[in-house]
Amino acid sequence: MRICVLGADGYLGWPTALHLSARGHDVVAVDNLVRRRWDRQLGTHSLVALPSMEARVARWQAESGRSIEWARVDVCDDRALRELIERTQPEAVVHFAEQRSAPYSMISQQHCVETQVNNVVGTLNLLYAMRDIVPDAHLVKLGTMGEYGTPNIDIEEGWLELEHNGRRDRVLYPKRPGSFYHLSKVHDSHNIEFACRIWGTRATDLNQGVVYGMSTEETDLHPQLATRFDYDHIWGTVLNRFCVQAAIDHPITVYGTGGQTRGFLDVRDTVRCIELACVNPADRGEFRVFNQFTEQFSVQQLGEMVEHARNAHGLHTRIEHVPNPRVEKDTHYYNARHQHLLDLGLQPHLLQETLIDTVVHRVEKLRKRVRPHLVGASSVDWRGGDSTSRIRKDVEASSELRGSASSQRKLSVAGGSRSVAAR
Ligand code: NAD
Ligand code: USQ
Repeated sequence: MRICVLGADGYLGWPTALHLSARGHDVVAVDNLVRRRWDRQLGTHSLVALPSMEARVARWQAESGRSIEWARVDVCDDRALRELIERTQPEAVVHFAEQRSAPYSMISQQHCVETQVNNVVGTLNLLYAMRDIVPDAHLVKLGTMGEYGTPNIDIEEGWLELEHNGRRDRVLYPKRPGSFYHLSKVHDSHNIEFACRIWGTRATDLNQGVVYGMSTEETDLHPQLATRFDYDHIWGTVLNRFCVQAAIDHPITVYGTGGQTRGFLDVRDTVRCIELACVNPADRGEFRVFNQFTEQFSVQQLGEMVEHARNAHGLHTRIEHVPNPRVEKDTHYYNARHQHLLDLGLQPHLLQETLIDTVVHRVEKLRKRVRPHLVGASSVDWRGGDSTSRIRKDVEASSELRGSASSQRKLSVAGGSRSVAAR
């Protein structure tokens, strides 16, 4: 298939582009590199050094003999996006290209607006471009399990059959997300479902859980094919963070009691799920939702698993319960279905069996690159934003932003703010 991967410079987009290419698909890797800029602005970085996209695709060609086309395009730039879709005529578009950090979206009003404008406008642009140029193509959109929140009933895959006052209907599953980022995904889901209904768009919304891991079969072929790995308090996801904290003898920061339960999956399963969705497209007009995770754990359980995995190798680890900067339940019911991808043939890599090989060992080897001030608990408080002004200070200290101080002063809550805030 001819597949555009939007967000291909990211943690998940890059290994997905490689995996699809290795499977014989014709891949166009698309990104506007805004994530590298956000790193420079916040003083964050990938634990694994990142080559340029040009170097990455050249290395892939050298290692595999297969070519990936690289295109620098902002999904929010409607004209550039349309030119891309017109030129490449994809049969499927995999859409990863969003601001994906919950803490980032909660730093300030500006970061919230920037997140929602980037994510919602980008997805709307894509829906319109696909309708006008490739109406039969399949949209594979990355949503998130966090769209559902933590309801006191079982979580279904996107839809809920319900009976009310003696009548039955099938409705979109009610959403109660936990950050302005997660809300942007809910807005996307509603916009996509509407496009399916009115235009006959084919779409699969992959409500993905929290991803962990560092490598896939393809990224392991050469150091220059590695994907990014975030461990800081803004971008690092919980298990990846815990492994890095343990590696540098920092206590594992369990927020609150650690009873928060989420769905998780190995990055090797992410790339497989995307391919399964692409080669088994939704029907015309179908809004299909798959819950994309393989196991569910509480945050406390994850901390203990890292502790035990390291203990087994004679390495000491300490768990510390810190006040939760987020507003979220830490004692709750959680039972989410995740059957559709298994039915399509997914064979999960389970955490207990792979934790040491996939994460702990590799992180140990990179411990010298860890910046200790980034590993602690987040300073972004859901009630008050960047409460300690730690991020504000980092931003002010950044020479790049000093250069654009006049643009910063112009920041507003209007839609145009994303172009100054992000770029
Ligand atoms: P990432 O930040 O590493 O990658 C996202 C990429 O998208 C970046 O390279 C960024 O430059 C690019 N991008 C952002 N806005 C863009 C725009 N307007 N135009 C073009 N490119 C743009 O994030 P990730 O961890 O790879 O996540 C990818 C997707 O998967 C996101 O949509 C995220 O919400 C979703 N997701 C991630 C996880 C996870 O645990 N990492 C879990 C569930 C869902
Ligand atoms: N947590 C800790 N300690 C930490 C960091 C996090 O206890 O040091 C807790 C959080 O409070 C939360 C849980 O771990 O309860 C998960 O946090 P996270 O940062 O790993 O995940 P989240 O903010 O939900 O976001 C990540 C990705 C996002 C994706 C989402 C999937 O950044 O792009 O959408 O996971 S899901 O959670 O299923 O919605």
